[in-house]
Parts: sequence; structure tokens; C-alpha cells
Amino acid sequence: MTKIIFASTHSVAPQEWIEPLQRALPQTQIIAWSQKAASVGAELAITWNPPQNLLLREPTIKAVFNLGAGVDALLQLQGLRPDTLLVRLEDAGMAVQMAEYALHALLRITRQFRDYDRQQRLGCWQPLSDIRRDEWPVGVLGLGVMGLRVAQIAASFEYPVAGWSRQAHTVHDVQVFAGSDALSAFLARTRILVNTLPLTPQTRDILNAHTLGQLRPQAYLINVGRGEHLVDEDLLRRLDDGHLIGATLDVFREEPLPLDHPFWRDERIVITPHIAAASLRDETIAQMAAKIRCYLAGERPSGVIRRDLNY
Ligand code: OXD
Repeated sequence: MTKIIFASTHSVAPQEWIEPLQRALPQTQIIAWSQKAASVGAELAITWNPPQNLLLREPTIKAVFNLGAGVDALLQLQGLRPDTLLVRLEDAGMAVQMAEYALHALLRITRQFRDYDRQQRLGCWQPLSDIRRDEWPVGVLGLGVMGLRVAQIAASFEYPVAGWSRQAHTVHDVQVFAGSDALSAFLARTRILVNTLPLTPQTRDILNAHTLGQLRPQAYLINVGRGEHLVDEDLLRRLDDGHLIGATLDVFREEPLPLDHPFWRDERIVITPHIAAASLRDETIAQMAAKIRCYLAGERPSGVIRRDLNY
């Protein structure tokens, strides 16, 4: 019987995941990771932000199935071999949440709800200027499942939308900029920047004083990728010099965001605790079980990470 280790440093109640997974995969034995236990001889792992020593303690693991879309934590596992298969969650209800989150942040700025909140506190009845969509070009960094959905929802609300991705492709109503040579042109036409990129050595620190400074004046940042994409001090610098008017951040270099971090007290920044797109339990379990069944049948599941690209 195939042994699968379930290792999630985020799950307070792993049994809530293990029991339905076990029902969906009766031909396997799913065992909860315990930091103190000895190796169980697992062949597969189901993980979310797993402990760093997972693969050192379970060297027989051949494939790791990730309960989220971003696999940056898996790529940092000690003892990761080039032939270990890494499989990520695909959409499973996350893309619509991501689009909803980005749209909410976008509308809050462009429809001036932030200003109406302030006015209400002052008892002030004052219609502000009408929206001009051409003044709010939206740019989405990354056109994977999440980025595409964000770009499409913004386009459906008639904002001018562009996307930046590694490879050129055609997306209805979205101007696509491809490759590093096109990044400056993409940034120069963008005022609302939404980051949905995967975290790789190439994208780490991509949101820095230089790139943020290339955006249109009075720009706004929405970061739903990873905290390590953003150089925190550079965002504050660009807010202080007025080039950016604000930011909505869902992800941070350190999570939970430390209480003494300046972002907490900055009125220009909206903070949420990494909730933009949650892995919904039922959808996630159904998809993961299907991928594992496919793998056990000797086939290649979808969502395998290309190790040359790190996503
Ligand atoms: C993910 C996430 O990668 O929620 O799925 O951050």
C-alpha cells in the first residue's frame, strides 16, 4: 500500500484534511507528519509550506503534491532531487477569488471609495469627479490561471488592460507584453499594477524602486503574488515621493506580518492576511486525489512543475 505523508505547517487540524483525503484514496495510507517521529518510508507527500527537513527524513518520496498554487516553499526543501516530481494545485476555485480580490482593490481606488469612507467620517456629502477609465490602465504581472482571470475581469469592466508574461500569446481584450525586454514598456503604460507572478529567482524583488518608478505617476500596487516579490523599503520610498498613491498587499516576506512592521501603521497601505485566494477544502481534495490516482496509475498528472522554470 502506497504511504503518503501529509505535512502542512499551516493546518491546525490536519485530520480535517487527512480523513477526506483517505476516503478519496483508499488504496493508500495517509500519515500525518510529526516533527519528532522517525521516517515512515513515504513514497508521496501532500503538503502546504512543509517543514524544511521533509525530504531529508523521508528520502523515498518521489512526488510532492502541493495544496496551493505557489510551489516556492517546495523548491527550497532540503534534499530536493532534480527528479522529484512537484505537482501544484490548479485553480480549484482560487482564480475567481483572486479576481474578486483584485477587482475590489481596483474599484476601491478608481471609484474613490477610499475617499468616500473619509468623507463619511467627516459627515461630508460631496460627489467627487466621475471615473475616466482611460486614466486607470491596469497591468497584470503574470498571465497564468490567476493572472488571466484578473486581467479578464478588469477588461470586462472596460479598463484598458495589459498583461506581462514570459511568452507571447493572444488574450482577448488584453494587450500582452512578453519577456524581460518588454517589461519597461508594460510598466510605462500601467497605473494599477497587479502582481500574480510565481516566486522564482528571476522574479524575486521584481517590485523595487526602479520598476515601481517606471509605472505611470500616481500608480497603485496590488500584490497577491508573494511577499518576496516586493522590496518593502522601496514601496515606502515610492509612496513617500508621491509616485505611488497606495498599495493593497495580501502577501509579505514574513507571515504573519510582524507587529512592528511599518506597513501596519501606514494609511496608504491596505493589509490582508494572505487570504486573496484560499485553497477551498472540498475542491482541493477532489483535485489532489484525482492527481494522485493518475500518478499511481502510471500517468503524468496535470500541474507538474517545470523544474527549468521553477513554476
Ligand atoms: C497559493 C497561495 O500559492 O495561496 O496557493 O498563496
